[in-house]
Amino acid sequence: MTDAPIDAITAREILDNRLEPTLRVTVETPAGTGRADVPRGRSRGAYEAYDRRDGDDRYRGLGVRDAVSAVEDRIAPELRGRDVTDQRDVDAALVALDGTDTKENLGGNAVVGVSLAVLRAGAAATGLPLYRYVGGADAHVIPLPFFDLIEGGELAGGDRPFQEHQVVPVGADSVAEAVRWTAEVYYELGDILRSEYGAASCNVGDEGGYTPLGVDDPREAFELECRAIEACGYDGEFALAADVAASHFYDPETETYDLCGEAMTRADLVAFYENLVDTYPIVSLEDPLDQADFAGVADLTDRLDVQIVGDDLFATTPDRLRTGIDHGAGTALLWKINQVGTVTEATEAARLATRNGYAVQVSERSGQTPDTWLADLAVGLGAGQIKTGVTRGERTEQYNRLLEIEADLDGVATFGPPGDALDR
Ligand code: 2PG
Ligand code: MG
Repeated sequence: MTDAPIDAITAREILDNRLEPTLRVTVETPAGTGRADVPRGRSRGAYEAYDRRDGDDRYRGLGVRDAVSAVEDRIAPELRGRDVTDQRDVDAALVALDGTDTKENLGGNAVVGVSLAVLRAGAAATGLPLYRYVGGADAHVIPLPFFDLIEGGELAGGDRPFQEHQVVPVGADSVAEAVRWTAEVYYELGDILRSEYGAASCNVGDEGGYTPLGVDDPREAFELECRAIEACGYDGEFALAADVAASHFYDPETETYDLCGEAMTRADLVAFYENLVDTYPIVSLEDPLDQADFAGVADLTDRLDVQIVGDDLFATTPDRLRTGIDHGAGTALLWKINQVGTVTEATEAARLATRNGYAVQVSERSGQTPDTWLADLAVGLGAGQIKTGVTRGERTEQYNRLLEIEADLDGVATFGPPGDALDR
């Protein structure tokens, strides 16, 4: 153990990639300081931790001054003196101080900022890089990235129902190779879009993927990605995947999904997926059905031989994941720490997933900053999969950090998910 008691915790309002306010939290100890920026989703699920916003005139209500006060006036006095290397103790104190399931009292954004800054301070106090502080001496798995080359849903303008049409460089041997191959495919796809759909189709969405005009059918988006992959000579080296984010085009009144102008029942949508995975080299589908539909996702998991990822479905919450496991719903957990609030709870969800044969995919939020704790945590957890968008500094910094870690682990790193997570 180190002797690194918390001296001070401060927070400030900063801006994320959307020019929207978020928190930057700093934790000081005599042995080292930790700082972390808080991410924020746009296509948020219904079961996520509460995102505390001021709701006044500033920034159209999005200010986080109340969350800053929660950190400085309520959390800091409670945590002062606790050792930053005792993450479980600190997080338990945060959970107890808040006292609600969804962090409604303090605000999930205040809580996650403190939890992450404490983790960073722990790494600083022990003199370890964050990925090694989290993963220990054995940390060596560099995650395979899922690149969101064509965006839709809540993260792009237009009528594309699927939120992310991803390419996955499954044939790459390292993140360096994965990033280079994907960059080449990205340039190629840009050329195709520019010449066939007009230059405006190369505008990017919140995660830096293209937002081509008039490409509303997911099959057309996958077709375009396949063409770019082939044109680069990478056939067979890439698979495809999607974050469908189906809750966002589901109407609970009529119990139908609005897909490409058609009101589809669950059975129609399942048939659509069966056809999709027969036609394209798809290895993974995230949130293919509504976030409350455990039975439907369980049925789909039986029918489709691809990874089924729960994002809004599980909300990185051990209880919801437990329900999913009991139903046999899904085969992978999307891991977003701010959905639940603390490092400890999120780690518990990851452990529960792994123990039950579920894969873990570490994930960005559509709102974030260039802070790279995400890349380090992906390696520290040994998750083997990450999604963190494509272009824009707050995404490319995650890749830059993974490249750096891979170079640090020269000779001992392994790349991608353990075993046959993507083959099932
Ligand atoms: C998702 C995410 C991140 P958001 O649905 O998986 O890609 O979007 O952060 O807006 O919830
Ligand atoms: Mg999602």
